[in-house]
Amino acid sequence: MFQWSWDSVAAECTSFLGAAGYGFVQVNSAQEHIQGTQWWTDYQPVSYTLTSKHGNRQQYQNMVDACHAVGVKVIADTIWNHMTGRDSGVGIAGSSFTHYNYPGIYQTQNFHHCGLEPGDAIVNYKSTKEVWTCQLVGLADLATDTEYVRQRLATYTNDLISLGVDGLRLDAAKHIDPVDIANILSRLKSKPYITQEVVWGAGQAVTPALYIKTGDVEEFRFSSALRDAFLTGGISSLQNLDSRGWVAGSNANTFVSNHDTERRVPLTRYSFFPFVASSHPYGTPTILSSYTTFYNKDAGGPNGGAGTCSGNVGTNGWFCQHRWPAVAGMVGFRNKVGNAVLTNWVSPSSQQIAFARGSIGFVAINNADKAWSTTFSTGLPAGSYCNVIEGLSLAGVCSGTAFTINSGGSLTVTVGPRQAIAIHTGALGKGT
Ligand code: LAG
Ligand code: CA
Repeated sequence: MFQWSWDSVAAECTSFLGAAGYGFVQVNSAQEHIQGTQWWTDYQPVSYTLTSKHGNRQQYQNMVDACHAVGVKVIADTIWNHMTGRDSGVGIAGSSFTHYNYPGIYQTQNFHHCGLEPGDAIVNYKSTKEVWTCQLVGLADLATDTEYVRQRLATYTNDLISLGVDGLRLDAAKHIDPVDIANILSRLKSKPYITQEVVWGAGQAVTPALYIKTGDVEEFRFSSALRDAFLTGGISSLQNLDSRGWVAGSNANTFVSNHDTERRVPLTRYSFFPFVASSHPYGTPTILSSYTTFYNKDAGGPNGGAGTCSGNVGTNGWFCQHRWPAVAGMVGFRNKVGNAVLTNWVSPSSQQIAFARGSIGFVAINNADKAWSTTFSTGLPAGSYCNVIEGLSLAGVCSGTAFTINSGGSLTVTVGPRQAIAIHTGALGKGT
């Protein structure tokens, strides 16, 4: 829920996320940051006071409690790698700072000073040491290999855990030695779900595989492969994703876009992509929910940061992708199919695929410009099923098309151009 205020996340947990079956809600970082309405001020910590442009400590606590009350866990974006950029000033909660001096927290000796000119900047991504100990876009790089910094970061994170946080997205994990990450994690009073931001780059020294021992890893190669498949190469290539040299699916956190890639390659409008991300067995998917002014690379959340949706769509400048039927309907699909194997794969052309998940769920995706009329062998029990990506109310009432599977498991259907269908045994059609 990128840039949603704590109050608005709390309300959305209550009114939608819980009933839709979402397991977690991921929110922005909670700590004090530099002033400014741009979204990226979040990524320049000034202190570990839990006051940010998204709300204060009490509001954060209320959000966690509201989400837990409806069975939704909370993932906190967590910044261990760095503090602010070059500027000095006063943070959003009133704390003064300069680049290497955060009074009462860190002084110059608590930072890496890698010694590379100009500005200690990371330049050579073939050097592990440089990626871990020089500065990412000028941000003061914490000496995460030292006792004091490890303990301070653990204290900050334990504070979040004391408020009930269940998971951490480790921002800029790629710029922290995994040995340091393991050490800090060992100091936490719980074992939160961990997803680590390790952007894969061809020929680089620091790879996602280095981080699988400390948690899941954001697998950027999944999102670029998906984009290439849908836009050019063909989706028939997406059958087996475990043999491509990426991290194993059990270690992968997958996504179509995140807040950074959305600003470089906007794909938000393609509802197909999250759909595939949640029907395919590879990885654990995250759905980005963002806002319409993303093309302005700096703009923070609209509507004063208060996220709002109405029905299936966003309002006041928000997209509310998490409510789009093709996204929300697939949450129930994913929860129902669990780890069931991918089976009954068919692909009569490069832009048409269909597959089942065990004998529980079935999807057909037609990314071609003409209709696909055929009889599928679904492996599902006979019955009437709801096309969940077309419409399934939170109360479980099917407003989408109902499809009939006969006693042999076959389904005769027309999937329109650039359309898809998804059915599973947890959502039956009208009249059953
Ligand atoms: C991340 N992952 O590793 C975040 O996903 C990404 O959004 C963060 O960058 C980055 N790491 C640091 O946490 C964002 C913006 C940057 C911004 C930075 C700090 O994408 O553009 O840098 O947050 O606010 C900004 C300016 C830079 C400047 C820097 C320091 O854009 O030009 O050098 O601040 O003053
Ligand atoms: Ca670092």
